[in-house]
Amino acid sequence: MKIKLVADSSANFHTLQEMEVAYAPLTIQIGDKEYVDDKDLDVTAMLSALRAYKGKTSSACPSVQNWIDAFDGADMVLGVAITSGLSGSYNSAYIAAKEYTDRNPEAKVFILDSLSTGPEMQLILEKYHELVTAGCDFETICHQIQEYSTHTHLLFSLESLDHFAKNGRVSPVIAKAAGILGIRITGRASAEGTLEMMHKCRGEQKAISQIYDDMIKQGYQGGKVRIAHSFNPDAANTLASMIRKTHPQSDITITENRGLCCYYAEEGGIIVGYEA
Ligand code: X90
Repeated sequence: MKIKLVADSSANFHTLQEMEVAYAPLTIQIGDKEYVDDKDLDVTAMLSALRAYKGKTSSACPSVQNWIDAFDGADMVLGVAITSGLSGSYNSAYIAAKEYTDRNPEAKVFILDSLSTGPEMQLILEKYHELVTAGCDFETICHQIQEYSTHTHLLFSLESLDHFAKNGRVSPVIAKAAGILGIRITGRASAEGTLEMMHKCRGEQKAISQIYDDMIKQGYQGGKVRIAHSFNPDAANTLASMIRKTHPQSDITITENRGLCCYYAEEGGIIVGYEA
């Protein structure tokens, strides 16, 4: 039986030993050029095009066909999508799952609405992998992954919410507060899977300490931490050291954001997924 892990590209492309992960790409539109958030995307080039372009830019979720292509050949699909609170990706995946199982009646497909994105989706993929490796059946995996996702959270620090505002995903009032030079916005993925602003911090150091404090407040006790940054490895490393000081045994990884997360988190942004 062929089992495939599937995610949309907001999960930032992770490979998991001995298991294939297939990705349905989101796209970013800058002027008349469309950037497909796949493994070949040159994120640096996309960001310089974004800086140079003064007109309207946007993102788009994967199509139903993109998801079906990602499912291709699998008898069991275990998937995760970016929050349905901000994107149509989960909806596309849901329709794709119906079409795929209509065509392949023996196949089983489960897609989790992450109510989150990036590194929290990475944690979900890792958990799927663990459950498959442990030999769990489809029903058990579906049940366990939903249970697991109630114990994972997402926090972020961003320098700007411009692209969120321009695409109608946060109110302009909130975005304006974020646009002040030297101010970092920290916040979290809300229970409904929307962006919830929590603090305005003066400077990066304060923002990182704030993330650490909020992790502890939300019940972090030394579980896994997945940090994804947009061209800001220093901030990611500072946070990792801070966590290791109080929780020396914790499993922390640092990765780079890919196209979709970089478009919204912009340069300097960091996103943190963790277990609590
Ligand atoms: O369908 C589409 O066009 C994609 C829309 C995606 C909008 C959200 C992207 C978030 C990227 C930024 C920091 C984390 C915010 C978490 C909120 C749940 C990452």
